Amino acid sequence: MTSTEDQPDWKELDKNHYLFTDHKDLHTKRARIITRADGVYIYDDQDNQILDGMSGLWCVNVGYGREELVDAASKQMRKLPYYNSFFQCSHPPAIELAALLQEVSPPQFNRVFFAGSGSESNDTVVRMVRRYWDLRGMPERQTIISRHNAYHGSTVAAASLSGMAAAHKQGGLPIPGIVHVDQPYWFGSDRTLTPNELGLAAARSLEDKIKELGADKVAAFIGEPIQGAGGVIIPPDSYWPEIQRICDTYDILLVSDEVITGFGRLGEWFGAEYYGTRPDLMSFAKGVTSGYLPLGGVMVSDRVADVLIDKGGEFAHGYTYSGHPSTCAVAIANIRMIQRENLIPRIKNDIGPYLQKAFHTLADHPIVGETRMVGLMGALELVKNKDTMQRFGEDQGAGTVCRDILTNNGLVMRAVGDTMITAPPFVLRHSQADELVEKARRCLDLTQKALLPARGR
Ligand code: PXG
Repeated sequence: MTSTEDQPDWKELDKNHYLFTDHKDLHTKRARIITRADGVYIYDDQDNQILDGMSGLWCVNVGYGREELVDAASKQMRKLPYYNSFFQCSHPPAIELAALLQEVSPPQFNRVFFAGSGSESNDTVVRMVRRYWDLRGMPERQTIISRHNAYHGSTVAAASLSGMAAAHKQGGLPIPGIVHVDQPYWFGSDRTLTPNELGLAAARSLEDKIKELGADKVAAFIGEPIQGAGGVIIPPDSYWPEIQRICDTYDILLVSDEVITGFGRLGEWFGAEYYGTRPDLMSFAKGVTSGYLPLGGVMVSDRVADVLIDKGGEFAHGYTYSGHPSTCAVAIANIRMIQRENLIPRIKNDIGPYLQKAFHTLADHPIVGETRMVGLMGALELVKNKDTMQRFGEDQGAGTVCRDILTNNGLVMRAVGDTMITAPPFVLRHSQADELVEKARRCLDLTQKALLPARGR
């Protein structure tokens, strides 16, 4: 171990031992070491203060340093750190959280199945929808329809549900029985249709796929209310009502992946409520604990739960950490905090509109083609030519250039290709929203200078 007197050489140790995603690239450039955080700010090992415009990874919604969550975990850990939910056992934190989730969910949801992450939640979805149709005497209803460029996780089933081409190239994905249809990404289209026309066309690609496969072969459709990791793709208003109509018409289960949109990000408890859909299942993770401890799960509507329960028999599925007492205790404290501090109405009526207005002022920047935001979830599109909306060349890596400039100037935004995205903590103050937008503008100037040096401003 290489170290100075009081501090290990984190970058060297990281390079030698910590394997994650692009190991070679990450460790040639060397990782930025984040050592602490408070409120909406993170700090690196050089003590640089950085405004966290991504809430960690779409999850630290109540902000950092919330002692109440720490206390909830330590209290529970002292009392019963762990117990499982198998073999006719249960325990108060999981039961209390299940009841609380029922309280904050749309009325069709009275039951929850716990998992340890968003990926595990969506693996649960795959097994549960197939089990549901099996129990109803239609075992041939197996296929799950998802969307290109969706993100539903990294385990084998969840990565198959995801529509990420790069992931599918590795390891023979998707697994059988999972197919993909169009996403409602207007800016990414040729823009010959109006947004609402595009939304209808994307929704109808689901209908076409159902007809092609035969409705009697289709179990479910899964979608994120707003695609997150795919680039904050906000669907046109026409999209979700049409998806709902199609699921109703063909009796297809509708699954809303609420891993990012759940627990308030769009100014409603769940994204399905924002868009007025009536899902049969909702997967969740991230915001349920504000990321303080890992927890996921699936809200199960009465339609599905009644079949699973009434038809009986064992659903041969469950995790060691399903309903983990300590994480459940943190989730309870987190949800109570969101309620007590009125954080969701605040997104709808106060900080949401405030940040949106400020964020949209960036639309006049010479390298910005579009800004979009719902609740506290937004994106801007980098373009080389604002008049023609021509993109930067792929070899220019404009998004990564912009992201690095942003981080070096004290703001985290994420780059998805040349789409820059933000999802700040719910506790963001007005002055911090101003700071976010001011820093973003300054960094767009710097990005423009770096990528289009001849043109200047
Ligand atoms: N569904 C959605 C909608 C997600 O955003 C998952 C499922 C999987 O959750 P877990 O807890 O298994 O990671 C996610 C996760 C990114 C990024 O680059 C986003 C996620 C994960 C990793 C990277 O924006 N979202």
